[in-house]
Amino acid sequence: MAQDPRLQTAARALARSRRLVVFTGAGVSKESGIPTFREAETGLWAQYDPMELATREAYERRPAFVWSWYEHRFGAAAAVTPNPAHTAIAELERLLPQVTVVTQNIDGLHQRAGSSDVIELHGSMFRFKCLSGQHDGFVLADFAGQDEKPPRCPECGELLRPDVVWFGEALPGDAIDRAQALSADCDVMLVVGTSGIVYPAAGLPLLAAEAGATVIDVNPERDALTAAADIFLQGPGGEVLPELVAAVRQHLAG
Ligand code: BV8
Repeated sequence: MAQDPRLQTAARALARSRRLVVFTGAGVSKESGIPTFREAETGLWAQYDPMELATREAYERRPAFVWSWYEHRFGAAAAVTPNPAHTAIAELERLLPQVTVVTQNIDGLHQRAGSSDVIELHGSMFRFKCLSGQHDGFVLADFAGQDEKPPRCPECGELLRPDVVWFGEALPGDAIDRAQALSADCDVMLVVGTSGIVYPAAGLPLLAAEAGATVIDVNPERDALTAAADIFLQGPGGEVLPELVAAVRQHLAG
């Protein structure tokens, strides 16, 4: 891949970028050991479709069951570490004048890898809020003593829920507004590990392309955004991104 002319073209565009947005999906965490949304999970959860579980209706109907799905995912995310894809993305922040990560993921791995400007479009599995919507900002430690699952809001006794965006729910206004503004203004967008199916997030690379940005898509297989990209680098992020960042460093060194 390193000698691939497409990788060199992508590296040149990145080296010249003044306002870079890195847009990521579940695929960027795959090599950390977190299954993507589209892949069938293993074990107990293999029979369930995340689309069916990540909804308010599912939670209201079966709170303990959906809570245990999130507990399973918390455990998985807490047990893993950022992979070379996350690390390479964090490295870009040290090489280039302006880098913002816009992620669909809720696992916090970009921040753990060192990225300092991360927009979490779909929330975070490590933050909790009250099902009433009145109280938020809770963390797991706030209800460690509670045996009841799901735990209850310390403020009003209503069920707590993960502070994530479920299907059918609006994204946090400040997050999507800033992400859309940055996507319309960036000169390069690096897209990593997304099937490009979930909206409004998947509209961001289209916004960048329409605004004239160079869009680079990194994925082991073609995805719904590949056609809109200027450059498609086929391969896993954990392999492609370290090579891409090494080539960016070479271009910057002149
Ligand atoms: C909204 C948080 C409106 C939760 C997630 C009917 C009713 C309502 C809405 C809709 C509807 N029909 C359609 C919609 C819109 C809907 C939507 O887009 N649905 C899709 C399925 C068609 N969107 C919504 O509902 C959004 N809200 O529209 O609200 C509204 C407006 C105003 C007021 C009220 C309402 C909310 C969407 C957010 C849902 N929450 N996550 C949780 O995680 O538990 S989305 C979920 O999917 C994850 O965040 C995940 O990241 C995301 C997208 O998936 P990807 O990240 O792309 O992951 P995926 O598995 O799909 O793909 C992985 C890719 O990686 C693959 O391409 C693979 O090839 C690649 N890969 C594999 N290995 C690697 C790799 N890449 C690199 N390296 C590797 N090693």
